[in-house]
Amino acid sequence: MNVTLRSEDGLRTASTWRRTIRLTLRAALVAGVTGLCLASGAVAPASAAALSPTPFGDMDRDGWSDLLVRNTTSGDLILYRGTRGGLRAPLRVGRGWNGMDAITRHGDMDGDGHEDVVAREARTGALWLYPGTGTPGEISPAFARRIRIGAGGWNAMKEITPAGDLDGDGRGDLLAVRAATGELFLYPGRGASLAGPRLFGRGWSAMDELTGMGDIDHDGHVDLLARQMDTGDVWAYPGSGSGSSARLGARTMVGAGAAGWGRMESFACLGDVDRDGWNDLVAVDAFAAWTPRVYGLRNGRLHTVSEYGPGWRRHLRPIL
Ligand SMILES: [Ca+2]
Ligand SMILES: [Ca+2]
Ligand SMILES: [Ca+2]
Ligand SMILES: [Ca+2]
Repeated sequence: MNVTLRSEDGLRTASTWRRTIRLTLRAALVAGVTGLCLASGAVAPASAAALSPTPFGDMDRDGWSDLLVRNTTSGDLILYRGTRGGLRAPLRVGRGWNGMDAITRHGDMDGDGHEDVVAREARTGALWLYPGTGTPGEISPAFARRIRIGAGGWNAMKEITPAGDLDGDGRGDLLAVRAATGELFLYPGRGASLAGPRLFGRGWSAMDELTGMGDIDHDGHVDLLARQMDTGDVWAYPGSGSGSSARLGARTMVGAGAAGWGRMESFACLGDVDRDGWNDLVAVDAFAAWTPRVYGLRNGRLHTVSEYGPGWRRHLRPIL
């Protein structure tokens, strides 16, 4: 089934956004899969208990995963709210985000029930928490006043990754790789701050596109995806333990480099787009006009759920 949405740009002032944005959703992005929900009469996820305890992907708390993108030309942060029939018209929820060079959705870091954003300021290397308000709009701001959660020095880190609650204390945690050494560090979340880093692994300079995916094997612990740079293979790392014994277990391959994963970029967990009880991944295809694609992860393999494009614009980059 092909679904085509033509959404007028709902933004009022940004000149670069005064044009029609055409989104073609192929296959079953939301409408098709939602159709399954409608057909079965079930809107609730297949297994509510299976969803990540840290919410991912739903900025406005309406139960549908939303897509957050940055316009790399204007610096605007744009929210496409998911809905039963697809995506709503774009909504600008921030300006000046080109000064930030690492932006991630973090689930609900500060524990107020609203999804938050973490971003690194390129000029200073400081890390900021943007607490979500749950009511993003032109009048109602999407974010409360930002909070600095890391002083300068985060420029030495790469793959700054919201990991969900890895140590099991109920608060979302952060992972990051020290670029010079390849050491992986866990920064336990403390609400609106981060605890000091704990060494969580070595040899991570060989990996990129680290992505917190929630609990992908449904064992009660949040898990991590990462790509091996030389082969393009995508691996799942199961989280286990809690507190100071929290760790990542033996990895399993969920996507082969030979299948094209080496050319995908900007991996991000999109929450449970199709409401099958399993979180989904969005990634951008560098060889296909930067087309974002949504993948489900079930039975240990990534499989295509849907695709945005070809009307997707190159300067739009999905953010978690
Ligand atoms: Ca939503
Ligand atoms: Ca929050
Ligand atoms: Ca935690
Ligand atoms: Ca798990």
